Amino acid sequence: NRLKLSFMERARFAKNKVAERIFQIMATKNTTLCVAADLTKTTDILNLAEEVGPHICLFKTHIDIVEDFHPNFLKHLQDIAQTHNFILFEDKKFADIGKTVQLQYSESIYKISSWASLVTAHSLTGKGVLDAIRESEGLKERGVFLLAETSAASSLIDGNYTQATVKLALQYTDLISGIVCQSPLFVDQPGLIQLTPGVQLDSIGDTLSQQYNTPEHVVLERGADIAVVGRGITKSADPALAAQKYKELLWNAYKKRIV
Ligand code: 6AU
Repeated sequence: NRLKLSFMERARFAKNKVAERIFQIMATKNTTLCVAADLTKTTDILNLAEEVGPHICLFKTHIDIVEDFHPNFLKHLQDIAQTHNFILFEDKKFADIGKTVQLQYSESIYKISSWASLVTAHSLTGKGVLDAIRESEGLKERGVFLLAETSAASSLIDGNYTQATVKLALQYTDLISGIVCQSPLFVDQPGLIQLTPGVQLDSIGDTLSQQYNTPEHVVLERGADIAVVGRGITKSADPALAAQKYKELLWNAYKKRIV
């Protein structure tokens, strides 16, 4: 049961290289926090990365919301990631046929495959998406988080879709780092990581169907390994302090879970 094992113990079960690295980072930095850097200006994103860097394992971007994108920006972001030992994660949510996904992953001004060790993908169009990511040019070590459930209220995803997504993930364990979901779907797979968004302390949701749970709740009741926190940190007056607080709450919940 993965919920009872430490990240150090789980590292050796990981078949995906990036997942193995994530386990090691979590275990050495004592953090399971992924910050969602949903900001539109490059300087704001870089400042956030510097501020929260010591407290996170993953830095999640939506590169296509950036207004003043420039390839130099990625160089700076990579330097910060290296300094603070966190992984760059582009939340692209690929959902097209394989050939189109391949172009979206490796081409355009963003060249995602050249800098993002991690990306998200929907399972909607099936295995072609994963074949496309696996076969593209880019970083040698890459990982995918597959979306099996969402944090959105009234999502169209049902139990069958969720189960079929987990099944697909298990056929691509060399490529899949983990699954994005809201419940403990794969407790018998210690090598896979559960990533759970929709985490905030001061709010239960927004006006656009986002739903929030607390750090303790997602770790202890819903099986989250890594929690994604966006506005809970980015809208805070002191993002570094907020990140530290989320990190500690998440880590304490994890310690409580594995005893
Ligand atoms: O904490 P928030 O609400 O400010 O930001 C949540 C972040 C956003 C969403 O794109 C993302 O988490 N997200 C995701 C993924 C894959 O990360 C899945 C999901 O079900 N819900 C969700 O909010 O960047």
